[in-house]
Amino acid sequence: MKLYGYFRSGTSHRLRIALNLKGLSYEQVAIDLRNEKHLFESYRAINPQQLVPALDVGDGDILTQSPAIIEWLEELYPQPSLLPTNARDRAHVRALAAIIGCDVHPVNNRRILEKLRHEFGANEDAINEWCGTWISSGFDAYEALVVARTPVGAFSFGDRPSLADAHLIPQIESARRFKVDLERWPRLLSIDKTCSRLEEFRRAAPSAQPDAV
Ligand SMILES: N[C@@H](CCC(=O)N[C@@H](CS)C(=O)NCC(=O)O)C(=O)O
Repeated sequence: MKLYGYFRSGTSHRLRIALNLKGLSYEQVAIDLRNEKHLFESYRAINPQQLVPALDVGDGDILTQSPAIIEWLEELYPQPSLLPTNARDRAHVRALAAIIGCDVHPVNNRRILEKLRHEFGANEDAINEWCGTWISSGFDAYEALVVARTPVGAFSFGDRPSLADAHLIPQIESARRFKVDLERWPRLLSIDKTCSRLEEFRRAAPSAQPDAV
């Protein structure tokens, strides 16, 4: 498999975590967002949406949208599972992932921030304020749900890493970049600490990628 991604992209990061947790190997092709390589025609041919990640599954077919790719991985490689066995628990885990994937990450995406900077005159303080607002409201809900459903535990749900952790950890990384004070969410910090000790998460970290500079 060939993963088109970018070291600092949260959605590429979440997909690397999922691939690593599944024990799958993959080649990486760096699409440098800083140089807008994703907006080149050559990349449009890979993903018409011109976003990373995209996954070439090996037979020429290319999958896009990280949640869809991770669900595909889960179906094709069910073990180790990134979802609980019970349907209601699976809904809870998917809801945690959706807080990040649907409600936090999209409004802090590069293209949104570029528009705020260049068309609405936002400076870097304003950008941090913008991102901090949406990250904080998502993290408040995420922390409340984790504490309610897994009162004691090292991960977002239950006692092993799930789809939710694969979404959460990159968002924490991004929150640090936007100077969000994470002390407000002790449970999320503790999940981050647990995950940072796992090889699968360490290998997925932005700083561990070949294109990290
Ligand atoms: N919903 C998509 C979002 C993908 C996405 O927004 N990727 C970002 C990087 S994290 C990107 O390519 N941004 C380019 C831009 O905003 O210009 C997914 O989960 O795959």
